[in-house]
Amino acid sequence: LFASVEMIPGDPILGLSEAYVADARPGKVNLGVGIYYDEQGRIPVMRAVRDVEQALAREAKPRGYLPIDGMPAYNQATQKLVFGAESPLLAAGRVATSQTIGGSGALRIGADLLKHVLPNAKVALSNPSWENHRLVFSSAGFEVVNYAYYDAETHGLDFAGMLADLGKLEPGSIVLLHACCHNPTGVDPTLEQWKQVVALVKERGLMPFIDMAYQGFDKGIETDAMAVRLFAESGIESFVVANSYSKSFSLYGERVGALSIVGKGREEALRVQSLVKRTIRSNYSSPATHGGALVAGVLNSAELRAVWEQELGEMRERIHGMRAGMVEKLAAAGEPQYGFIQQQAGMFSYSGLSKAQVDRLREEYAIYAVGTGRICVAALNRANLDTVVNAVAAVSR
Ligand code: PLP
Ligand code: TYF
Repeated sequence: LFASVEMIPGDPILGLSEAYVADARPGKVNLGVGIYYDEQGRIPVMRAVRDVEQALAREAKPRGYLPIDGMPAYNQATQKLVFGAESPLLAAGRVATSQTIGGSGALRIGADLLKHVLPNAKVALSNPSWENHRLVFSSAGFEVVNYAYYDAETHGLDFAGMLADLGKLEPGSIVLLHACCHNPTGVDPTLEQWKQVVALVKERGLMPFIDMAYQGFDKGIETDAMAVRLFAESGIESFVVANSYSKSFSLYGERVGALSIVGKGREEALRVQSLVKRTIRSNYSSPATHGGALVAGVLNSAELRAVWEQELGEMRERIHGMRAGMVEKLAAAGEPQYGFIQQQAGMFSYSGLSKAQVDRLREEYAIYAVGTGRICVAALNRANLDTVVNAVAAVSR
C-alpha cells in the first residue's frame, strides 16, 4: 500500500539539532534551532510559570476536556496581551480568540478557515520567511507567492521592493506579516514603515494575517505588538493574528498559542468563532489543558504577570547584550562588517555567512548554524561567545 510513498526530507532545522546532539566534540554550540537558552545554556523554566505549576500540582485537579476553543480565561488574557487591555476592538466584541496547539496550530486553523471564505486567494509570504509558513498554507490548499523583504546587500529591509510587491497583489490576497523579530532574518520594519504597510494593505484590500511568535523579545510586550495595534486602529474591517507563547513563556513543548480573528462587529465575531470551532473540531477536537493553565495562571494574576514581565525583560536584555558583545568582539578580531547584527531584532540574525562558511563552522568548529546563515543569537552566552566569535572571524577571512 505504501510502496509509492517516497522519503520526504526532514525539517532542516530540526535535523541540525539531531546532528548537534550526536556530535561528541566538547565545546559544541547549537545556533541552529530557534530556542532561547539562558546564560547557563539551559532552556529556562520561568519563575512565574514554576509558581503556577507548583500550585496546579498541589491542587491535582481533574483533567476533563477543554472547550473546543480552549479555556475562556486563557483566551481573554490573550486578547488583552495581543490587542492591548484598552483595545476598542475588544470592547466592541469584534475579536474571536481561540486557544490553539502552539502558534503553528493557530496558523493552520487560520489557514483552513480562510480557505472557506477566500478559496481562490493567494497567500503572500516574505522572502524569506519561516519555512513552515509555506508548508502550512500550501497544505491548506493555497497558492503561495513571495513578496520582497530581505536585502542581502544592506542586511536590512528591502522596503521599496516590499511595497512594490504588496502593491501588485490582487485585492483579497492574504499577506502573512511577522509582527516582530522576523524569523529568519531578524529584520523588522520601523514604526513609520509599518504605517505605510498598513495603509497599502488597506488601500489594496488585502487580508492581513499577522504571525506574532516573539512578543516581548525585542523592545517590550506593548511595543512588539505595534503592528497588531496599527492594524487595529486602521479601520481595516477584518484581519487575523496567530500568536505563540512558546518563546515568551519558554513553554515550547507545551504547545501554547492562540488564533484571533477580527470581524466587523460582535455578531460577525460570534459567527466566525463558530467556524473556528468547527475547524478545530475537525482537526484535533480541543486543545491541551496543562500549558494553557500555566499561561492563564500567570497572565490572570497581577503579581505573577509582573514577575513574568520582569524575567522576559531580562531575557530580552540578555539577547541585546549578546548581540552587542558579538559585534564588538568580531570588530576586535578584525571583522568590523558585522555591525548590522546589533540592528536586527529578536532571537535570530541573518549573519550573511554563506553555506560554505556555515559548513566550515560545523565541520571545523562544531558550531551549528542554518545553511542560510541564520544564527540564533539567543543561544549565545558568556561561556560560548568567544568560541563563536573566533570561529566566525576565522571563516570570514
Ligand atoms: N511563527 C514563527 C515565525 C515561528 O518562528 C514559530 C516557531 O519557531 C512559530 C510560528 C510556531 O510557534 P509554535 O512553536 O508555538 O508552534
Ligand atoms: O527554529 C525555527 O525556526 C523553528 C523551530 O514545532 C521549531 O523551526 C521547531 C519545532 C516546532 C516549531 C518550531
